[in-house]
Amino acid sequence: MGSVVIDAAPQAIALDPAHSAVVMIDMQRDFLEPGGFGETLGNDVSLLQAAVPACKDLLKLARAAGMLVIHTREGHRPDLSDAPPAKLQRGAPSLRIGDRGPMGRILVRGEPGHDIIAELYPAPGEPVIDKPGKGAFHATDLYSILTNRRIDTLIVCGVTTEVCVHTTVREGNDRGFRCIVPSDCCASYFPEFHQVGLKMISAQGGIFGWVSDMARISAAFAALPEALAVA
Ligand code: C5J
Repeated sequence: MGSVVIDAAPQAIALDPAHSAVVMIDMQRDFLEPGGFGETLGNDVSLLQAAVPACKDLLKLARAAGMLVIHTREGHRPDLSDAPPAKLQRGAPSLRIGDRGPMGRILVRGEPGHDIIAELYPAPGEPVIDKPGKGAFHATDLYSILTNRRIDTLIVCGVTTEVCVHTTVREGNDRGFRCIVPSDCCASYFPEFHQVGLKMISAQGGIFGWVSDMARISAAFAALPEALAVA
């Protein structure tokens, strides 16, 4: 398809859709819906809904452009053998990881709460990475999947901005990927952390990556002859 030039901070970045991937982080019921992991930690989960419309647009654009789309889910084996005691025992949540809640066992693979929300459900064939940690590269085969496909640029989005999105961007950056974060495709339970998290990515000449938004990404793709404007 050729090069798409996306306006971003700290400067515009050109990507080739054939060598780029969308990495949609943890858009799971456990984080976005009442009764899941996010709410057990005392958060207002409705705040994360802010990212859903732009994520839908991004999925539509990426699929139309033939880009690789990867989804991640944070969660653990039913026997919790991959969950560090330091994570299981952390804080004073209303329910702990593995406890039974209204959407099944909290943050456990295969439970209803662990699944991706209906609006952003993976299309057939799109890889879904089950990760035990915050970063999508830790203890997963994400790096192999990306390098086998010769991917060099990631559009990283999802929730939450300063936790799993940030950790994944940092991991990806250290592994040599160019990471672009669309601001409106991410959200946090803490709006101020969202804002500062984005600034941290693009500061110092793009120390971790680039920050853009769906309007600018859509405009960049629409500028191509193959025009892929998001409706
Ligand atoms: C958190 C995540 N916040 N997906 N996970 O625990 O950001």
